[in-house]
Amino acid sequence: MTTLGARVLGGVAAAATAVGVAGLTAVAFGPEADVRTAVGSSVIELTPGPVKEWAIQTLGTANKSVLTIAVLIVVALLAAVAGAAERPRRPVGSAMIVAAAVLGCAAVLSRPNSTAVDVLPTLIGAACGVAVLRYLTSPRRVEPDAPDAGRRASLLGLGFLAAGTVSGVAGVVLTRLTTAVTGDREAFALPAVDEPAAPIPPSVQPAGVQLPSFVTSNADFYRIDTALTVPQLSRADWQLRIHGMVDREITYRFDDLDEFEVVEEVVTLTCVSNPVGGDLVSNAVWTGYRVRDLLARAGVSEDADMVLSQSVDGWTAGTPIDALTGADALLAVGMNGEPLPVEHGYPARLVVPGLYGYVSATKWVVDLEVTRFDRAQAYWTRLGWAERGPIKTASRVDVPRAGQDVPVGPTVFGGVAWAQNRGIRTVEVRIDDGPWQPATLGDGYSGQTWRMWSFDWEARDPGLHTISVRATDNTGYTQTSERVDPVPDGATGWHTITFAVR
Ligand SMILES: Nc1nc2c(c(=O)[nH]1)N[C@H]1C(S)=C(S)[C@@H](COP(=O)(O)O)O[C@H]1N2
Ligand SMILES: [Mo]
Repeated sequence: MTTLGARVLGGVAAAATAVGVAGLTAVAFGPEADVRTAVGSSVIELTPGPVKEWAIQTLGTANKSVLTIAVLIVVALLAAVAGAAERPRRPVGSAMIVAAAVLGCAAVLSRPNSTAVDVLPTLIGAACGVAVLRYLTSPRRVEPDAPDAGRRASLLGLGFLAAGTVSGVAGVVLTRLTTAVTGDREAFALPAVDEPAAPIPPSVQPAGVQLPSFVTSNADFYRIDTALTVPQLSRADWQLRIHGMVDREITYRFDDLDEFEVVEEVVTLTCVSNPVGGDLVSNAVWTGYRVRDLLARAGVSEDADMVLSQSVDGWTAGTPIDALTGADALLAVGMNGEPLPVEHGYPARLVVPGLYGYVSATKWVVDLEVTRFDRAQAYWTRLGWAERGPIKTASRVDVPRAGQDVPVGPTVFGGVAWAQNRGIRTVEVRIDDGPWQPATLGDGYSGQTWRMWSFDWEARDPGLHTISVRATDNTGYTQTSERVDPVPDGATGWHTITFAVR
């Protein structure tokens, strides 16, 4: 009879071996065969919409690391239970590993580009896991009479645990090395721009206050997507298929794009999940091709009112066709003068001014299905988000930060406001319960971009104060005070910051 401690260690070591061997073997099969990614992605998919929403809002870009750690902890706990339950004649723990493997295979098979052979690494890993568990918990292993038997068993368990972990890490590293498109991206020279964006005057940026840069650097640009591992799609492997309600189906290869005019546009992207005052909004100079030109060759049916765009990893967005046949929707290949960063959609993504990302900004885009809103549903729409996602007029205070100390005397506050496609007309600021006062606007660049504002203020009364902001767009609409959550079509309400004068 083995001790409980030895069995628990055996369970965890067996799980590490199973996952490690599966991960390492998957390198030979390609990214679709990685059961870890498949399970993580399935967890993301099966997580109820409101929980996903909560994770995006509270954890932001860190939500995937948190998920990974959570999954690891759950697996370790289950493995401990499996080990504790394992008996030579009653292999409950082994059965748990087999059950986990079945779920893992199902997860692998549910991935968009997987095939039947992709379950092999999972099966091989599970077989190794069961073997290790049987071995470590067999009574012959631990002879209770031998004085150092317990110690030998623990060392053996720790050895398998370490070997499994090392294999797992090696699998991750090797997968990165063998699939990364970093080199492909570095070798890509952006096409020469036929229609450049108007120069951005320095006057877009208010003086005297530290605000976000009008153009967000690629490193600082917010990132939101459901991809647990960033899809690695080379230009050679990239294709864009246009089909559905079209006169003729077309598949473009990356080189085919050379036939189209290259345009540059400055567009502010915004996430529908952005809470009031949140930072899921960024602005970049995009280089690419007009979606309109790409669609024209296929000949779009008059009856179509939506394009369902799909990424290589199966995510979808439903965009009103009018937004894509307008002049400014882009198939972007460049971001701030560089190829798209891999996490922002390399080699090609959609950028559609005026619409939240979830209905328009498909990264790693490979498929455009011309269809109708009453025939097709996109990823987030299926989860209860609005079918249409025009960006709401919004504004944010960046200075002061919440809780910041403001010294008595003259000071400059500031922030940003956006109402893509309409443009910002005025921004007003209110201190405490005072009157709304106009802020000073940085120069407007275009309706598709955010606008910076600043506000000169004399700090006199020490103590706590608040600053609120509201914007009016060029249609004359002023932001409502009514606080609404991001679900289902974007947050509303004024952003208010509490600060202290000292
Ligand atoms: N393939 C793919 N594209 C996607 C998403 C996604 O989950 N998968 N998320 C969308 C959402 S919700 C937003 S807000 C934008 C964010 O783009 P960014 O990460 O480049 O800022 O990408 C969109 N494109
Ligand atoms: Mo989003």
